[in-house]
Amino acid sequence: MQLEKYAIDEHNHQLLKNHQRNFEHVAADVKELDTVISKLKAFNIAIPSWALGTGGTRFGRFSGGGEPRSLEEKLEDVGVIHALNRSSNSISLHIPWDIPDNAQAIKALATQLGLHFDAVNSNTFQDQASQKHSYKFGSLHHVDKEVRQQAIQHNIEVIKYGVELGSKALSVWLSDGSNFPGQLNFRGAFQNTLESLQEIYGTLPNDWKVWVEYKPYEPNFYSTTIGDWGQSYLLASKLGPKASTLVDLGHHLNGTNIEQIVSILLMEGKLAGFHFNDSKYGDDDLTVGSINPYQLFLIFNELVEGMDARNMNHATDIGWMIDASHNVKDPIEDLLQSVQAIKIAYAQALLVDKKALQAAQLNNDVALAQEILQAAYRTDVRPLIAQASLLMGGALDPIKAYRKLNVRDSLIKERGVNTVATGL
Ligand SMILES: [Mn+2]
Repeated sequence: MQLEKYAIDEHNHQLLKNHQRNFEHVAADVKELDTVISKLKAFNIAIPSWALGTGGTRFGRFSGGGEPRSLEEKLEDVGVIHALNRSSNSISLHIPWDIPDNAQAIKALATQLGLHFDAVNSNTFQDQASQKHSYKFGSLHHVDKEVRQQAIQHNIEVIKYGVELGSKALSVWLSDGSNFPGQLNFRGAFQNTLESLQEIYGTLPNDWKVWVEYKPYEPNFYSTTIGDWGQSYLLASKLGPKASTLVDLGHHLNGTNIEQIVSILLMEGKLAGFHFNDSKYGDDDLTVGSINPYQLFLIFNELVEGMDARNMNHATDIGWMIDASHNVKDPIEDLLQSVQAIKIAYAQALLVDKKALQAAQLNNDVALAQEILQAAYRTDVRPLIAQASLLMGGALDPIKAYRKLNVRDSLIKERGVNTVATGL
């Protein structure tokens, strides 16, 4: 299904008066308003193909109605999200869950919906029915060369699918690790991983990148071979300039200062991008901004400052992507909320008075530094985001519009109540 623009416009019309009042109120205090709005207009966050259905847990999965049954329908769902928020113009595919049967046709559909293909993700954390060797004891780090070769070939195949669709990056997350002390030789596992990645790296097209994701634990509970940003950074450094570190917000131990990690990776030119989600305990994959929006703001504060220091384009020089799972919400609503939370944090970071902050830092004026940061954080920037969306032809309030236009009901009518999307 595709949303008609006139329906969105009609809905906007009902909200317009209130919006204008709110917008003028916040805009009055924004320096360089035009720059802020144009940056918000340009900012997009990729939607992962596995997040359009209901996520499962170890214990159960409760499907919603009208879930996409095919890659085409997943694209259509991203098209709906993008039509509403004008900030989700790409999809990140997961292979083998979403192998395109006909790359040209899929690409044409994406273009028609105003979408393109973000990073492609490989999967060597599950066994597929057709594969010869099991990944029970790991993939790229495996002690058996034949298992490593199989995993390497899979990644090369994923790059091939990505090339057909116009992707420019391979995203690698490995569950490789050990469950018990003594199970693994850490150096051997790391060395095998490096050599496997080097082989994959060697097949990357010139304009491609490889993003190395880390995670401290789960599914393995004693060690993970790429367990933290240091290990990922070390691999990325040894691999070369096309390799960098991908930060998934849920892949840290409690209390980790993620904004500091981000700042240093960015300084070294090794920050690939993000998998956004939120968490309270572990890799909870909750809606972005639902638990700790202040941390998200602090991350964006480092990003904006660090990217400006390197003259980077905020919208395109880093990979922005959601990696979340929705167990009890409508996935499209959840994704709209996540994109909105990211844009709020980004807009607030744009409002930080950087000159004043720098002066406060140089004077060791700790209280003033906090005041400056929190003045930006406590600004209600939603009308700025709504204004950017409006100017791009999107909805002033994407979730309200989604509900008003009865999108889920239409999807259920079209696809049925008992559909199950491929994915986690
Ligand atoms: Mn991730």
